[in-house]
Amino acid sequence: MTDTAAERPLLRIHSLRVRAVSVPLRLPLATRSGSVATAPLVLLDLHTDQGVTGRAYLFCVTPLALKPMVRLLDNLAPTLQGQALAPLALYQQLQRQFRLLGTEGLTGMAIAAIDMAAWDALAQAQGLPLVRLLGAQPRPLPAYNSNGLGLMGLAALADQAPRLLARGFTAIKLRLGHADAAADLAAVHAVRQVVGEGVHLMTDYNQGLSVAEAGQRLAALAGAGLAWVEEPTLSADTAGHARLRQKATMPVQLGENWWGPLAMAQALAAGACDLAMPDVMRIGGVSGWLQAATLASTAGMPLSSHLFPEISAHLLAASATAHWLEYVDWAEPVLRTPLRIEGGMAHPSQTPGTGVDWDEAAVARYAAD
Ligand code: SMN
Ligand code: MG
Repeated sequence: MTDTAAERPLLRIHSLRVRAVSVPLRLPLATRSGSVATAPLVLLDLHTDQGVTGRAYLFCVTPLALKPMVRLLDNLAPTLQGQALAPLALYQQLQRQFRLLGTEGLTGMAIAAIDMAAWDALAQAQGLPLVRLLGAQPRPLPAYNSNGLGLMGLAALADQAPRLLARGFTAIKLRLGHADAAADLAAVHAVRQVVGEGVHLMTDYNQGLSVAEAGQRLAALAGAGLAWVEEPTLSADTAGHARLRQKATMPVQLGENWWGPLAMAQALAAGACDLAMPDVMRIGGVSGWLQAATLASTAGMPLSSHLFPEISAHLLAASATAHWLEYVDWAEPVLRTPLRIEGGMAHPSQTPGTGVDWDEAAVARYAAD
């Protein structure tokens, strides 16, 4: 049988199936800017007219956003029906479609969901894992265990930290922003004491400090051997971050709140950070990530991922300046196949697509409607 590109049918979008689930976190997480006890996820199935189904999930942060997110995607479906499965073209079309309203927040998340599911479907149709469709070679990525280590007491930190090193992890992330700098330093020491000097220790303020307060805290943390300090102040305050970075003795990490590649370009132009960690959902799905990876590459900036470890493994493997993959297990209870972690490394799935597929019994169990 011949199989030329001309004879292969063009896939078209047939319909969307959108569902909400609320998945309890195995290790609930308190941050300086709010707590997460359950993962409110929207699951998208993008059905094509050829039987291939692309899948993606969104992390809505708060359950309050679940129903509006489902509704927005459902409302979009009629405008997508019959469209060619061409992810970059779809991405551009959706950007135009929402120009008057804007593409941050729920609209940006909707675009990213469709984009990720469309790339998944295209990779499946080509019989390739996403990393290969992108022209890259599958490879293991250094991963840090970002589960747990929220704002909590010293005894709880000392108890949790060593358990996060199972499966060969050599890197973990501690959330900071306790009552004062001394309490932050005590948390760092409590973790360091139980994990040893050899473990990479990332830290995260979740945008919770003023620039002045952040300046003092970062000074107090000098010499603590931190791998990075994340979002010490408001992510959008690129000038503030640039000032902090000039005095900081550890790398400043930013990116999870960049809504689209332009926000990243502006942060880089302002000299706001040493390291970049876009979130595949907020940066614009796979299509947005590819632009972000180019920005990082031209700036020579190490690029890490934020949440969404399953698809991010494919994307980091295709990124020239790949640094750390953020591993969280938050979506795992509803996934058929968890991301493979071995020796502290994340392994991109080897089946066609992104490897994201639902455990339907679990989806029914955690349904949130
Ligand atoms: C984080 C992300 C999402 C929810 C809570 C905390 C954190 C991280 O900023 O980078 O993992
Ligand atoms: Mg963070």
